[in-house]
Amino acid sequence: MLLSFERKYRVRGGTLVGGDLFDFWVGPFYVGFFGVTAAISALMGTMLIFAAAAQGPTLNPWLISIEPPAIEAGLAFMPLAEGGYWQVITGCAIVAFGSWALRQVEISRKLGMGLHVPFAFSFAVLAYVTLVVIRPVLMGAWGHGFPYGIWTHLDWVSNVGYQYVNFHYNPLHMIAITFFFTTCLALALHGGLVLSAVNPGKGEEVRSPEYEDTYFRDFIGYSVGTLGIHRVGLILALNAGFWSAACIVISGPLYVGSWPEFWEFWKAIPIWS
Ligand code: 07D
Ligand code: 07D
Ligand code: U10
Repeated sequence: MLLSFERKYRVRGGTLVGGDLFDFWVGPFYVGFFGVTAAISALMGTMLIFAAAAQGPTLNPWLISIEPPAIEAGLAFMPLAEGGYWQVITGCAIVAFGSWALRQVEISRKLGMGLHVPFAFSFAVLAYVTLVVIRPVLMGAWGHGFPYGIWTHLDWVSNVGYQYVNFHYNPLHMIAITFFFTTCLALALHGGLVLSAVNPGKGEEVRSPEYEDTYFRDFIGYSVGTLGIHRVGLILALNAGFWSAACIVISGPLYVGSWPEFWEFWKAIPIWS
């Protein structure tokens, strides 16, 4: 068991700003400057969601939806009730997610570990920022962002999908989906393999990593190795996030119209005739 009060792991330093200022723990949580900015911006964003919802028909968290400004408003700052809430909430969310990533960096530095976790989380933030800032700015209106509601954000995905006739024909959407599926396959294989080796039945012996390697050599002729599988997993998952951001940022800013029609070029290649 990792004891949360073990001195060795609760050392000063590694902070990016503020020196010793918020360099302490509250219960299990490291606080830090970015813990404070994360807590404040997350709390503010959440309160603003409820403030905005208070103007509308319901306060039920399952049903509320905070709409972005109308497309006609372009990139203007809007009054709170006309999309301004959405704009401020978006700002709070970006500060909160950014702080969360920087807090991961500080914790990595404290422990003398690599920055792989914050690097990975940054891809999720990139996908979000692509949806609510980069693509709307490229298309000239905040109204292209998605609304903050559990059901309405699904409507947005569906509507935007059909605007391009059949979003499945977006080649980068295909690549992103393939990475998501492959990530899932890899995690299932990895989780399965590790449990099969180190969590055997009663009275059975735990098997070493050599057994894990041998399993895959026997099975498919090659083992990527016990460290390698974690690299594979990270690369697969980062690609899933990256190609998602790419597939939506080309839809509108770069390519307008029907994704099925995009493939006409393929049928038109002279080699087929
Ligand atoms: C398991 C880690 C825990 C996180 C959870 C999410 C909130 C929102 C907000 C009351 C894997 C916590 C949720 C804080 C409460 C209010 C206003 C992560 C895990 C449990 N979506 N989406 C969901 C978000 C987008 C899509 C569920 C967020 C894009 C589809 C949850 C964002 C597109 C489906 C949710 C975001 C899109 C969902 C489960 C941000 C393309 C579903 C999420 C900030 C990416 C599924 C009813 C989950 C569902 C679902 C949250 C963005 C598509 C409510 C926070 C615009 C097609 N999304 N989503 O488990 O059941 O993630 O929806 O970008 O089918 Mg979504
Ligand atoms: C944006 C989430 C970021 C989250 C952050 C953290 C909190 C804190 C607190 C729990 C990116 C938030 C944290 C709030 C919570 C506590 C305590 C992740 C984000 C920063 N699609 N499609 C994708 C599939 C169709 C369409 C991506 C499949 C239809 C559009 C992925 C199918 C049409 C968009 C994907 C399918 C369509 C997408 C989503 C199948 C609709 C996007 C994953 C099998 C008719 C979106 C960047 C993602 C995208 C996207 C998969 C079908 C439209 C690859 C498997 C044909 C418009 N689709 N799709 O991006 O690329 O995660 O967004 O049919 O915009 Mg699609
Ligand atoms: C992995 C692994 C591995 C392990 C592992 C794991 C990956 C090698 C060794 C980890 C994996 C798991 C445990 C598996 C399950 C995980 C998932 C399925 C992923 C999804 C996770 C969740 C759904 C849980 C999400 C929960 C979260 C994010 C915690 C919520 C926490 C908070 C709200 C507090 C956050 C703390 C902050 C912001 C900083 C510190 C702040 C405080 C303590 C609060 C006090 C604040 C102040 C002093 C500042 C002022 C604050 C103000 C004004 C407002 C406060 C407001 C608030 C909202 C708190 O590979 O194998 O094993 O385990």
